[in-house]
Amino acid sequence: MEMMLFLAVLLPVVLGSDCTFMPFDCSDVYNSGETVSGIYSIYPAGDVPVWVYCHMISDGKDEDNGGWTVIQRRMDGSVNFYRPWKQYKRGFGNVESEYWLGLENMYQLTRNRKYMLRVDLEDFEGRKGFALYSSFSVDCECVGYQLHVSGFTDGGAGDSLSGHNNQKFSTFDKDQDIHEKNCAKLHLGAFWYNSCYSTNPNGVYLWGEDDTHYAIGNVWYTWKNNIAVGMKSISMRIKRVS
Ligand SMILES: [Ca+2]
Repeated sequence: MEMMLFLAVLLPVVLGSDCTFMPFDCSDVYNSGETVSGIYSIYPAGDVPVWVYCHMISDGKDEDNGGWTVIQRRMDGSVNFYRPWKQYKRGFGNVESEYWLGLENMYQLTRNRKYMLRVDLEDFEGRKGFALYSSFSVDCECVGYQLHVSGFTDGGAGDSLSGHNNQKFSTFDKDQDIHEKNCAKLHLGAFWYNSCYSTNPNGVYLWGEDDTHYAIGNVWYTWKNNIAVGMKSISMRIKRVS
């Protein structure tokens, strides 16, 4: 009895020395007391750290409290998003500016936990809009990283994503869309294309309106009702729903 008590007291001390905080996502980071937006490491799949931008700003509304994990972001055209399957699977870019978190990370984050999604848009005139979805998840690679998104609330941008619900992800070297041709090649992006899109957030970074080439831009169609208008910034961020 005395020995067991001794171990019970000692064990936490021994284990504590190499026991580090491994947040699963930005909600864990936020709940640990980090309330400043910025770059943090998270551990969505065990002990491998993933660098990510955590959106911690609270504007007082419940759905926008901190703890958002940014999964996609465009803001200045600094990163090429026309990339092959392997890179969309693993993730790429610069977490300080433009990046894609990676389909495998999105799957690991959402496979056992419920998330909502917020898409924020800004145009070159400084106008802003967003779209909120109460449910977001990505299935495993074994089913093509199929998208599940629902529960739209309009923040002025309209709903350009619900039409992509249940689609598999496609890149120029992996056509899983339902169009007879290759949507990623037609529209110079990579996405959960259907035949082909109402939003193309990973398309070419257009500096505003440019119709030189048809429908290749980083477009959110329902906001501008114009397939030639690229956004100044687009970001997709997810937050765990308790
Ligand atoms: Ca196709």
